[in-house]
Amino acid sequence: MPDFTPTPADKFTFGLWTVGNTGRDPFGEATRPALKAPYLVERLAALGAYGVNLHDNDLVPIDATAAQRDAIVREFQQALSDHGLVVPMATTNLFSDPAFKDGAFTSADARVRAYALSKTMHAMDLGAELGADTYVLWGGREGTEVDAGGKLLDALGWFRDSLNYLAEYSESQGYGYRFALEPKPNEPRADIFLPTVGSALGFIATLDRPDLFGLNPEFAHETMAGLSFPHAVAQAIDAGKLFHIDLNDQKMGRFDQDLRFGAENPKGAFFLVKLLEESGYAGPKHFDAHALRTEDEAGVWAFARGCMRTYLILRDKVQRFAQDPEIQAAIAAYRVHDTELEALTGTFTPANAGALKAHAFDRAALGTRGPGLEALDQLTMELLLGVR
Ligand code: XLS
Ligand code: MG
Ligand code: MG
Repeated sequence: MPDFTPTPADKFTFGLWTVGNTGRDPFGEATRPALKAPYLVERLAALGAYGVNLHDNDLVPIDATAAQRDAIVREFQQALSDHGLVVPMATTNLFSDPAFKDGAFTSADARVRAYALSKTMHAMDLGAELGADTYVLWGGREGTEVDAGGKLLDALGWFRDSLNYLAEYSESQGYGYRFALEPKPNEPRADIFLPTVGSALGFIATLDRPDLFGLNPEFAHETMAGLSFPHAVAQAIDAGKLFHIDLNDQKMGRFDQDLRFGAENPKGAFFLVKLLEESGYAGPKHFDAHALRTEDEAGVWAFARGCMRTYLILRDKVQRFAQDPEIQAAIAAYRVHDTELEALTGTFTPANAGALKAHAFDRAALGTRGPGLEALDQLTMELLLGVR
């Protein structure tokens, strides 16, 4: 029995804001004290994590002087090197400050849009200084409650201009960032622009440098939209755009919960892990979640350990699934091959199309075949429940 203890080779990362979450919510104050970044680094390293990610203001307060910033960054870098953690991803807080209450890159106020660009360039400098190569853009306030301002098309244009600008900045500085857009349907805005993975993929195609932009999909966000996370991630992988990933869990149709990975939908988590492992995704597995508000600090570390442990348990289940003869036989029976027809459908030629149109199909037989999915799904459940 493997012991499911993570090591840095597993590439698990946490945000400073995740294990640093104090339990504050819209209805209640913090339930646990704030923990300092160097301490979070030390504890994450002890648990076997690979890295830590941050928004600019998770580390450096928004009103810090240049000298204070440098001192904080030095202390943080020392902790990283003492404990062997890296910072693979950085991002900007464009949602907490009241300046961004009606959007950052999509604000109707040109001064706010300019401030958002400036703040992001400073945050990109910070990320580059810490060694990050992925830059996440989650547009938390990029949206509306009221559409009477008439900015829907303008907002998309302003968003596009900002992303093009930031890509040029990254290249001009030699940072070499890969930008990862993080879609979310709502919360904190009623409607957030680019609400789903599909929307973001469509938008990337309109940018000046689409090669520099990909996705940072999040389990909870697609679930809030009522969508399947494995399906969304598959589409990102298929487009060559899975640049990063935010793992957590979420009850469908609820407020943004950021639950421990696998806590709510272990079957969805299993198919997600299967997709990541079998598609060869090599990036960090980032847990963007936090301990329940009920918890003290011990609960925070139980949460962090639980996220990684569940991933490793599911990874083991993925291997068992691939090696289970009954499951593999059911899958083989599900996927019907037909050499003659596959030759005709593989490539369009006038001759293939003519032969296909002339082919006599046994429609009734096609409709009556049982694909065996009930049995296959039950085998999967039994594997997940630990009885096979
Ligand atoms: C909020 C988002 C946020 C991003 C980073 O729901 O998940 O945490 O991942 O800004
Ligand atoms: Mg989220
Ligand atoms: Mg996220």
